[in-house]
Amino acid sequence: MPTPKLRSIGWNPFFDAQLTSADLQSTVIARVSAHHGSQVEVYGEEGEFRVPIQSAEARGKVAIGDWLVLNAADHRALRLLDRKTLVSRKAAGEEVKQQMIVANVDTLFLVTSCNEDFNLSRLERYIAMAIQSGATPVVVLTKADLCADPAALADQARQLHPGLAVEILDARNPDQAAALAARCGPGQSVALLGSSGVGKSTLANTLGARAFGADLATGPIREQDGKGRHTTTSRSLHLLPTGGVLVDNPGVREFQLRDCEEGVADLFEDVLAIIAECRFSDCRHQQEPGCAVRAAINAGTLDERRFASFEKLRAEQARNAAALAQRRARGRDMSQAQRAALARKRRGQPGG
Ligand SMILES: Nc1nc2c(ncn2[C@@H]2O[C@H](COP(=O)(O)OP(=O)(O)O)[C@@H](O)[C@H]2O)c(=O)[nH]1
Ligand SMILES: [Mg+2]
Ligand SMILES: [Zn+2]
Repeated sequence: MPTPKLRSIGWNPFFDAQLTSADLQSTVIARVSAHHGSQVEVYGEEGEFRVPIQSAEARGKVAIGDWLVLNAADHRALRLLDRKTLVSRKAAGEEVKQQMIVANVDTLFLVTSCNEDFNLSRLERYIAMAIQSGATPVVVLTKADLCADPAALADQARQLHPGLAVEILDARNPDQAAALAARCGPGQSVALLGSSGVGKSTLANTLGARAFGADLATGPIREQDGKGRHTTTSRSLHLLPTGGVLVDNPGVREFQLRDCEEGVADLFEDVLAIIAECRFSDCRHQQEPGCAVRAAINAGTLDERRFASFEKLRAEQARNAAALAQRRARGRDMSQAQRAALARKRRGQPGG
């Protein structure tokens, strides 16, 4: 039965609705906090413990932040609850494989520093991913103390999406980090996303995140390129003194969008509205007569950078979505062929 303790680590009515009457008698509920080889670490009513999940395939379906229904007697995993939100990206290298980053967070702090890491097109990529995930994006500009005019950067970030929240701070300063506390209250789940070295772990520490034992790792920033090294290797769930739950992710140096059509369309609603005004529906927005995009760029109402960013993200997501559809179709053909081979075998016929 969900208790106040479970509610304080993010349990809410969305999950209540998924429990059956049988669940209430013989099961316990726990939230996934880390992966450990053939086990997943979970946090539940009785504190933190590990749950063995034997098959790699089953483990691959579990994300940090997921809720599991476990058998009360032996803590065997019985069921994974439907997710409220899921942040995922295209796995590095692999053609279309999804890599889940975190599940069931309410707010995504998109962390970028006011120095060399600040890049509007990269932020757009993060915001599209956040919108697609279902979580609310908040841009957090760190290292404000190292920047002459952080407010100007914040203004640029605010223009990326109507209503986008942007905070500026020195991640080491608790008074400034307190601006984020309203989103870290009881039952709230938040995650930090951003490149290495931007101050995610520093911020987590300043917010008072307790990592169930160990301190969060922070490492030195590299002086030449302004980019930090990879210092955080495992994603995990932490408790906050404000009552919420925080996930500190490893630095995401670069990532590609996968299956992100809605995120891109929502973020670039303004660009799509301009495109709709082009005279030709298949306008490539280059030299065509009646091109509303070129007209808007010339008139200064559409930023050339923003349009290039839109084209890049839209093409990327379309490519990955198409590859995904193809792979699913191949998977279907394969299983049909396998079923046919199996049927032949049963009938004692030679395979073909
Ligand atoms: N001056 C300044 N340094 C910061 C700030 N935030 C982080 N740092 C430093 O930047 C380095 C990288 O921070 P870290 O939290 O490890 O980044 P992470 O890779 O995103 O987790 C550390 O040396 C921090 O002390 C900030 O707001 N101001
Ligand atoms: Mg870190
Ligand atoms: Zn056009």
